Amino acid sequence: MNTELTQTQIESYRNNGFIVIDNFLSDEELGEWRGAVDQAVAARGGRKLPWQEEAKENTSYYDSVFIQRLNLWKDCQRFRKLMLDPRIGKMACDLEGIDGIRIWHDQALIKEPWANPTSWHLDVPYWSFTSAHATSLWVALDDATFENGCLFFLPGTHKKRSFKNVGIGQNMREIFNVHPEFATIKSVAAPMKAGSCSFHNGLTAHAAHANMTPGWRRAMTCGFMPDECVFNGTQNILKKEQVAKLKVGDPLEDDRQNPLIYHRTKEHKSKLREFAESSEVIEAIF
Ligand SMILES: O=C(O)CCC(=O)C(=O)O
Ligand SMILES: [Fe+2]
Repeated sequence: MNTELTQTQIESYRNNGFIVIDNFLSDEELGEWRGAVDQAVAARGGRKLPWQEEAKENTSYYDSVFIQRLNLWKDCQRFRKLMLDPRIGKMACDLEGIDGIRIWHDQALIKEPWANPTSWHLDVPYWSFTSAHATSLWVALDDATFENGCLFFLPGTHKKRSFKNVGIGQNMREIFNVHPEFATIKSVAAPMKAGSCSFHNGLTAHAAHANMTPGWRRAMTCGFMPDECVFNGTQNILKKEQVAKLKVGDPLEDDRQNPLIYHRTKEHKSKLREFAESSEVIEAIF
């Protein structure tokens, strides 16, 4: 795994709000990521989250944007070993200039043949904490091309530090109703070879093309939350019962929900080892 970042890459990320890293995974590692994600997604069936019921029908516009399966680290031990890798956490910390990082949620985002585009949006406004230093990893498991739905970014939009949720609706232009100042920014496409990856700041506007091919565009992604973030009142992927136990301002520090995968000073390896050895579904304590 190519986890070394140069100062130039870090500066580019901080300036633009995203960075593409070619050849992140070796061919062998890519094989393991593909195998683990395919296995985890197949085992999940129609459930988006480990604790959810099977979805009944897939007829909405959003269901045709991608197959979305979240928090595979919780119920697939094979995939957990890949996702809870401190080297990935260190990359996120180095890019954001922070001391520690937790998983908010991972998600497989699989554009099926002829899938709808992913409209422009920001990630953090969906999430249950508010931070300008969250970041998302996006690993291409297939070549991501203009034809099958590569990512696009609006460089510099993270500097606006907007926490308004524009959603992922059917209209590409929706974001510009909320942020008219983004509408004149030239977008940057991020086609990637399978095994390459990108990181984008959680407040960088991003989108993806439709899949105009009969093939699949598989991506494995993870949203990371800086350590020491607090609950902001948004449910997002939390269970109702979890939300009921939280007050706005409470720390989000339960490793069974948000594992600390890297910290410059805090001891964190014992928890990761405990999870790696367990073949159980990891359930939050709170
Ligand atoms: O893969 C896509 O189509 C969208 C990805 C995305 O929104 C994300 O990784 O935050
Ligand atoms: Fe996103």
